[in-house]
Amino acid sequence: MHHIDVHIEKDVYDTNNRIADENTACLEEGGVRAFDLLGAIGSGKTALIERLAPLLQEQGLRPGAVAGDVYGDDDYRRITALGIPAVNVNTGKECHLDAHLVEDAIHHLPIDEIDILFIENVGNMVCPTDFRLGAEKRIVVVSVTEGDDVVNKHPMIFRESAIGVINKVDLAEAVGADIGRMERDMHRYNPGIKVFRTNLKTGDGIVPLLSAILS
Ligand SMILES: Nc1nc2c(ncn2[C@@H]2O[C@H](COP(=O)(O)OP(=O)(O)OP(=O)(O)O)[C@@H](O)[C@H]2O)c(=O)[nH]1
Ligand SMILES: [Mg+2]
Ligand SMILES: [Zn+2]
Repeated sequence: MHHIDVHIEKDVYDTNNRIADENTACLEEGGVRAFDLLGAIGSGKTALIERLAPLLQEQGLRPGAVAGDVYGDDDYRRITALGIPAVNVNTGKECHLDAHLVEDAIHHLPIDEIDILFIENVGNMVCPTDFRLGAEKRIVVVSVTEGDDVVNKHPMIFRESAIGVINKVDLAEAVGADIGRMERDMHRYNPGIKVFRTNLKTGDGIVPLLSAILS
């Protein structure tokens, strides 16, 4: 019976990939560049949107966001407080966004008022990796408080991401985290990944990170 499960799983991913490709086409047609924000719970994904939005606006670019959470509208409220368009997506029992949820979200957004779209996934370092959403790049955010072995434990998400952010560097000493180890682990899993260290409380490190996102 085992092979049947494998086929069902493949079908789920094939369908998801097809919709992700449609999302890519739809975003391109609308002149929107989209970026996935993935990473651990509480690592700083929403804080990153809060920091990037005003910088983008200074450059004449109009940000927008999809706020993915299991439940509630905490992130959605923080994002709309920035005065930018956003859609709240609650996944309920699911622990990741999929391309269909993002397709719905895109249809609820004023696409012609957005240049840069951030798609914040549910805080989870495992299954979001398997569900492409149609964005141009994946950005994975971890923080030192997850432990400096957090990268080593999650190879796939780093292999699939173009940019790795190590956040909360201000807390590294307090929690005894070796940031160098985290950075080395990211490069070991993905030699091409661009790694940035940030303190999103103060905004330290955000400017080079934004350049890499837009490059
Ligand atoms: N000290 C410190 N705190 C930070 C930093 N970045 C974010 N925080 C705090 O960490 C907490 C979580 O940040 P969020 O931006 O909500 O994290 P998230 O990844 O969006 O969380 P979920 O969406 O729940 O997975 C908040 O209380 C932030 O104020 C940082 O660089 N240093
Ligand atoms: Mg968040
Ligand atoms: Zn999941």
